[in-house]
Amino acid sequence: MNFLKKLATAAAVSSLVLGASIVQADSKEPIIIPTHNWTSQITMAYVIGGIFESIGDNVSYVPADSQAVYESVRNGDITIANEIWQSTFGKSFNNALDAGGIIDVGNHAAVTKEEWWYPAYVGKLCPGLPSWKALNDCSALFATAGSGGKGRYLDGPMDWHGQETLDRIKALNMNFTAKFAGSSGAIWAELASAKKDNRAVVVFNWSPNFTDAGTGGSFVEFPPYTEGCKIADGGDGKCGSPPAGWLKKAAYYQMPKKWPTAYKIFNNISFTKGQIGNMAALVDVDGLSHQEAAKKWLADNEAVWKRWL
Ligand code: TMO
Repeated sequence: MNFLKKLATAAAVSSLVLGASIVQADSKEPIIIPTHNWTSQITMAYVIGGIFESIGDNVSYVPADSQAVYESVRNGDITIANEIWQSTFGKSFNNALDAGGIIDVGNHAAVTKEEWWYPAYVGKLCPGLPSWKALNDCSALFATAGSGGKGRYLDGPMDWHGQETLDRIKALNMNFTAKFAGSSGAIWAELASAKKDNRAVVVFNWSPNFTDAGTGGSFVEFPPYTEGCKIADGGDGKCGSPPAGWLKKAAYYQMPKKWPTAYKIFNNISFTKGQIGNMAALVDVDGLSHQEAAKKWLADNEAVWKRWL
């Protein structure tokens, strides 16, 4: 090898070494992503996992309780949280932030609402809606077998917000009982069954969701939310949920060191209301599996996610 070639080789090697010391490669250990019990979160988990895989990282998915997950991220058993809804999970998330080990990775563009909801035709059965007082005056319309003559509200699974609904019914002295659905699917099934019979129904629902499109519906309007108004936060419980809640992302504090490129991408990721509603609709309206929906979303939206790389 002549001198010039040697020099060129040495320069190439040292610039490689130098490059490597500037940008540490991501670990090949899997980034652990949780899956919960509502559609957009699960589909988005696979979308984000697909984005990490596109840069050569490894990912694995674990089913996780939607309140306990922040403790798991804090101690590194799970690497990220991709949909932290203010009304249902704000308290558990803030507790984990206070304890340390979890990073607030910022908000999605979408703002959120999680509240009692009724399909559009129910507005005709109970004029005066969306006021909660009007709903209460119509409570008999919402009675079911087993609700003892009171209106029946179908709440989400208990891990979403625990006693909050029962607290609110009591605080506002409403003539309603609550039933906890076993899954989000049970809520959609009840909506379909009620619609067939033109029967009054009120359920927990949220936005962004697939119900933002289609025949529509409305959230019940409760007394306005103020910080600390919930019983669990020390308030009197006579309030609805935040009208424009945040939707956050979070990560294990070691993620920036261990997977610096994926962490940078995760910082950039921000989904809109339309995108999240679409992730839900691909499954709950179009019938795809969560993985198929994520694949389709990634294929249809390369222009969106490639600019986050
Ligand atoms: C957490 N959720 C979106 C079901 O309200």
